[in-house]
Parts: sequence; structure tokens; C-alpha cells
Amino acid sequence: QFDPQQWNNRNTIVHLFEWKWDDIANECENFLAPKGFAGVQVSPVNENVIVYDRPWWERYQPLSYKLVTRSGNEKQFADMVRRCNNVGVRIYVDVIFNHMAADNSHAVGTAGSRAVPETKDFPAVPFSSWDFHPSCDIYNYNDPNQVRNCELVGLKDLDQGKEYVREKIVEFLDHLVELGVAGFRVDAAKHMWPADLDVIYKRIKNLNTQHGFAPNSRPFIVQEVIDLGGEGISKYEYSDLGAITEFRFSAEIGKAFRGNNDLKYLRNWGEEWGFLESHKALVFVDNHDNQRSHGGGGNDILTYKQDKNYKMATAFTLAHPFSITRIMSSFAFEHSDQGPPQDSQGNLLSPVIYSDNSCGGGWVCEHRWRQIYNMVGFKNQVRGTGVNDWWDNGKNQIAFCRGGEGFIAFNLENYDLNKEFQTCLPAGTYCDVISGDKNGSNCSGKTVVVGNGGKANIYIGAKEYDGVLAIHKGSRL
Ligand code: ARE
Ligand code: CA
Repeated sequence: QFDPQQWNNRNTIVHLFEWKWDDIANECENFLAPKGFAGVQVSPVNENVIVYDRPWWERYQPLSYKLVTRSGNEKQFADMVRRCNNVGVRIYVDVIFNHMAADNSHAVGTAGSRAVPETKDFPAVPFSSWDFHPSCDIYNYNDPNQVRNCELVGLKDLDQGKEYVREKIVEFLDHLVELGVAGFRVDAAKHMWPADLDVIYKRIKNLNTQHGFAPNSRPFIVQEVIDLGGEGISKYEYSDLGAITEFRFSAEIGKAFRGNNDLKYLRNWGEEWGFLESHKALVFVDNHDNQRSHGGGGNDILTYKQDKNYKMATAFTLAHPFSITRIMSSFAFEHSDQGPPQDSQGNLLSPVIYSDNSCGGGWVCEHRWRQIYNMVGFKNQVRGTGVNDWWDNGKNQIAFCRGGEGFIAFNLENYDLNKEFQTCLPAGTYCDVISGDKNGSNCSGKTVVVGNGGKANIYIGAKEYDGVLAIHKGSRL
């Protein structure tokens, strides 16, 4: 369950938050596969309660396990999975089985199901009050019993200790496996008992070989456990069961690239920072919660709104060998409850794709920013190598090589970086994939001339649009 089941020349996941299935299928074929993305985390696929004004978070309130949401129906979902798998892009589903919807006396769902969450009556599954923990609030995160047996923000709390509840959950997960998904992001894992999760995970079917998975492959599992330290529940209680969302990474990378912790300290980036082991940590600069101040990380988190720093933090994340990486792809928002781009009937709108690769229509598409997708290519190119020839100026300028495959430099100072470096690359002219794209023998950005012996002069002006420069074997002109 630690293996993300990706094609072996690719390794980054993008979270296409609130995208429609048809649009994701197109994106896999037209953009993600050609740019070397390995997978997509999709928004919840099962029926959710319809909330007035349609905030994004209604999808975290399940009414049933029918695969009908604003992103599309089951047929569209199945088509998407097939089309993405065909071009080597895996699908990971955000699954919610800690709870069902919160208090409401007549809930209506996206598949037309009705429920009475107030009395814990969900006939479309069916679940009744018998399947839930008694109602109580979570207010003390130091009390593991409360965190796991009470209601997270009022959401009706399923009892995964019950055989019937386990069966319904496994049935749902198996259905998705049959449709060809590669794994799951388990929402609110911290709010469930590790022993119950262990039973559930072990019962899930092997991945579907008709979608190109090797026989006996297990679904990848990444558990949402927010552990910034100092609470009653630790990520280590879950880290033998599957990978974990490493929120500490998000907080620390934000602090560093906001200029609140010198970049020179990133020299020993990894487990020494209190992160989980590399193969157990799923890392990200921001996620759909903490980019809008839900979930953990506080004011340290960088988002698309601090674009220069954000791109630098993302470049570092993708340049460094540590962990399994996930890129956030957002819709633009002003306030934290705001829903995704939608029409007056509440139908989701498709992103508008421009010829320069960027997108609009209310969508940000960080994954389509050149500085980000080209670093996905960088990461693929340097796979299997470590960090070597680390250099820093004692503060906020750093540089390093990835074996003999790639070189990257960062300048977060308010003065220029202009210096000769060992790039570890063969002599030649290289295209900086941050300031431009390589197109045949042309480069639309800066070029770097590497001499015999691997040395090159690197310049990153303090006022430049981006504070990073990256070259690799695949960007040689
Ligand atoms: C919404 C309304 C609430 C209302 C509720 C019920 O906002 O006001 O009470 O509905 O009517 C998302 C949104 C919530 C939303 C919910 C349901 O973020 O605002 O509630 O959907 O629609 C904790 C959990 C962690 C959780 C975060 C948000 O541990 O699991 O809170 N993250 C996941 C998802 C969310 C989702 C849910 C869970 C629920 O990623 O998107 O909620 O399915 C410390 C602790 C953390 C804690 C954090 C915040 O850092 O260590 O554990 O995270 O504080 O409390
Ligand atoms: Ca629970």
C-alpha cells in the first residue's frame, strides 16, 4: 500500500481539485501525460449533500456511495479512469468514510437520494443510527477517544468497528478498484482507529490487471493525518498501514520560502526535519484545506497568491529526492467557503485553456505554470540520483546537483546571485526550464553554457520574475 503504482519514468501527482471527470480525461491525454505527470488525485466521487450556495466542502458530506457528483456520473468516471490509465496517468480517489453528512432534517444529494442526517438515517446506503457512534463534539485533540468516536465539525460519525459498516466501505472501495483506480486518499484517517483501518485496507481487492496493473498489486493508500506535533494522536500510529500526508513538510517549506527560515538549513531536508521516511510521506506545498486556512499549517503556508515564493517552494519540492510529491491545482478564491467556478444552476464550469498552456475561467491551474510542469520533467529526469555538490551562501542562496542529471539554484536574497558553479553536467548549452521552454534546439528563456569540467556561470537577479534556475540533461540544446 506504499507503492503509488506509477509508470516508472514518472512520479508526481496533481490534485485537480473540483475538476469534472470529462475535463480530467482530456487533461490526461493533452497535457499531463506529455508533461510527465504520474497521477491525479480527484475530488470525492460519491454522492454528497447539496448545500445552499454550493461551497466546495459539500463534497465532504456523503449521502451514499453512488458515483454521482457535480464532477460527473459513474460512466464519465469510468471513462476518465480508462483514458488516463491508457496514457499512463493514475487516478487516486479522495474517499470519505469516517462520516456521513452533518445535521439536517431533509438532506438531498447529488444523485437525488434523500437522507435525514439528524436521525442518522441514510437509506441510499443504507445506514441507520445503529451504524454510528453516539453524537458528541470534538473539542479536545489531546483525547484520542474523542477525536475518533465523536463528530468532526458535526459530521455523523460512522463506527468502523462494526462488521456491516466495514462491509459497506469495502464494497465502495472495491467498486473503485474494479473501475481501475490506483489508490486512495483516506479523508480524516486520524478520526478512525488504526486497527479498524487495518482491517478495511487489507480487505480491499488487488488492483485491476485490465488497467495495466501487475497481478497482486495493492492499492496505494495515503492517509490524511494532520500531525504538527503536540497532540494526542501521532502519525506514527498510522504509518505502518499506508503513506501519510506530511503536513510538517507543508509548514516548513512555507516558512523557508517565505523567508522566515534561512534556505541554508534545507541542506539536510528530509527525515531529520521530523518528517516521515521518504517512501511513507506524501508531500505538498499546500493542499485544498490549508491554502484557505482550513486544516493544519497556519500562516506559514504558501499558495498561488504568493506566486514567486510559491514557485520557488514547488521547485525545491520537485528538485529534492525526498518523498512522494503532489502538486495542488486550485480554483481562484476570495473567501474560504467559496465554491468552484459554476453557473447559476450550480453546474461546474470547465477550465478555459489558453494557447500558452495557462488556463482561466476562474481556475488557477498551477500545474500548467511553466515553472511547475517543467520541474515535474526535471524530477523525472533526475530520478534515482541523490543530492550532491550542495552550496549555500550561509543564508538564502542555495544550489545543488542531482547526480550528473540536473542542477538547480535559488536566490531568495534581495541581491543578485552571480557566480560560477559546478553543475555536474556534461559540457554544452542548456535551456533554463524555469524562465523558458526547450523547443528543439531553441530555448525561450535563459541559456546556460556548461564548460568542460561541468562549470558554468549562473545568474539570478534579485528582481527577476522567478528566483530559481534549473537545467538538466533533457534540457540540453
Ligand atoms: C462544514 C462547515 C462547518 C460545519 C460542517 C457540518 O465548514 O462549519 O460544522 O460543514 O455542517 C471540509 C471543510 C469543513 C466542512 C467539511 C464538511 O474543511 O469546513 O465543514 O468539509 O463539509 C481537522 C481534521 C481533518 C480535516 C480538517 C479540515 O482532522 O481531517 O479538520 N480535513 C479533512 C478534509 C476537509 C474536510 C474534512 C476532513 C471532513 O481535507 O476538506 O472538511 O470530511 C488541527 C488538527 C487537525 C484539524 C485542524 C483543523 O491542526 O491537528 O486534525 O483538522 O486543526 O481543525
Ligand atoms: Ca470517527
